[in-house]
Amino acid sequence: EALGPQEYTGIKMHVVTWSDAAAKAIEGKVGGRKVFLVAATLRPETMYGQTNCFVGTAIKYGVFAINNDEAFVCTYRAARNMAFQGTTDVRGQVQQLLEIDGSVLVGTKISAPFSINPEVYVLPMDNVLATKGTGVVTSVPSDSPDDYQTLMDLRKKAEFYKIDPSWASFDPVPVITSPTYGDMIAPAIVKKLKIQSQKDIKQLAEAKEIAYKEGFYSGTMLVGEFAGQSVQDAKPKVRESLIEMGLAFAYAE
Ligand code: A2H
Repeated sequence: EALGPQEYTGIKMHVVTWSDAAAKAIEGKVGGRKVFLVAATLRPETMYGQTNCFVGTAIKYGVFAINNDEAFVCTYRAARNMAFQGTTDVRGQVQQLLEIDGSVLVGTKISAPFSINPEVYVLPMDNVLATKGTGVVTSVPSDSPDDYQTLMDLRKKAEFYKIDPSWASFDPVPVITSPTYGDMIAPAIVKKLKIQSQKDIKQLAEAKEIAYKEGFYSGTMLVGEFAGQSVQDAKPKVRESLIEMGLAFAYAE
């Protein structure tokens, strides 16, 4: 764990179509606000490769009014942090419109800013922590071993995870290339470490470390506005671009 505060990017994933259960839960409660699932990421430069988003099925989320026009889906903890970071209209004010279970959000269709797949689905992940970020994780299987392995688990056992297979049908997209692992850093490392499932926590932690260093120090962007540039150079530029377009905001904890 880092000693100083983590500087995340909050990615605003606009709800396109609620799952049936979520539609029932939110009906009449958001006052005409646009609703976004908000994912906290440390890798804004990978957003071109989003294929889905993850929530924890046992986690309690809230829908929080940010101002008169927008509401965010995230944990209460994250909404409270945002209220003290200039995200909300009124400093320090947390206005929860409703509580909603993670399991209810699964199957909701959302927009994925900058992604080659502009609209993706909310899927379940075992290892989402309620105590980190927003509790919502955007999924980039090309560059995150956790995201890749979870997507593979869901495809193998769609019925067990209670998902429609079509929700997990978006393939990993090449976003970053590295001399050692090629255009799909995370799948290559998952294979090398012989990881079999999202339950292989120890190996996944090692894979995450390797993938992060490889991408940051040796990666080159393959797509987007900064294609051809090093990840180190592109990372702050993609972040700035997302924020300028109103698709993301700074979030720290
Ligand atoms: B990262 P750190 Cl491509 N529970 O974003 C579990 N994981 C969470 C989370 C939570 N509540 N909130 C955020 N995360 C994930 C992209 C990415 C990420 C890539 C590669 C590596 C990577 C796409 N998923 O993270 O413990 C989010 O996934 C590995 C560093 O604060 C977030 O960035 O270091 C990262 O973990 C934050 O983890």
